[in-house]
Amino acid sequence: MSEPVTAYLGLGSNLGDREDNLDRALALLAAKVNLEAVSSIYETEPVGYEKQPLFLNLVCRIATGLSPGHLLQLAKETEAGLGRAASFVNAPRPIDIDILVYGNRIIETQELTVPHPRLKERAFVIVPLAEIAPDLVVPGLRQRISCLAAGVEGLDGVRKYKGGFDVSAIRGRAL
Ligand code: PH2
Ligand code: MG
Ligand code: MG
Repeated sequence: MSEPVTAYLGLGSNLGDREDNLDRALALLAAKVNLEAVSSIYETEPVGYEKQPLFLNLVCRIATGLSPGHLLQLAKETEAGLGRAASFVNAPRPIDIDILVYGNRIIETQELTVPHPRLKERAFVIVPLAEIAPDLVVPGLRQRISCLAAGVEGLDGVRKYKGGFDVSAIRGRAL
């Protein structure tokens, strides 16, 4: 492990007990990385494949010495631990964990594209991200997140569902 890097993850759930899925995913992540901040939960309309249930989405900030590849592995393991099976693109899922940003790195490998390629147009990512990182300038994008948030206002039927998680409680449970 090397110097900790600040990264942002996007979590989404639209199957089963969505809130519990987010909560359990955060606890599993917090056992392996330093969970620093979690946005409110937003209820959002499905983007892409539309005939599926509404999502709950949130964004969190972590600090980790894990490489991007190992962080992706952790995300996949956590998804599998919550019962996500391989399916079609944009299919309903108990949990999806995407690496949105990894420090100032721009990564384009077969497995991983970071920053997330559709981050900018996705209100279900930008709105929660603006809550915990308004001043962040994502590598490759020129505007601050708060600015991008103004541009996606009203898209994806994003509405606040519930106030933020108690980060210290989640970390406590992860031990
Ligand atoms: N994730 C997708 C596709 N569409 N729509 C919403 N509202 N929230 C998501 O997390 C989401 C989506 C692919 O991962
Ligand atoms: Mg996704
Ligand atoms: Mg994903």
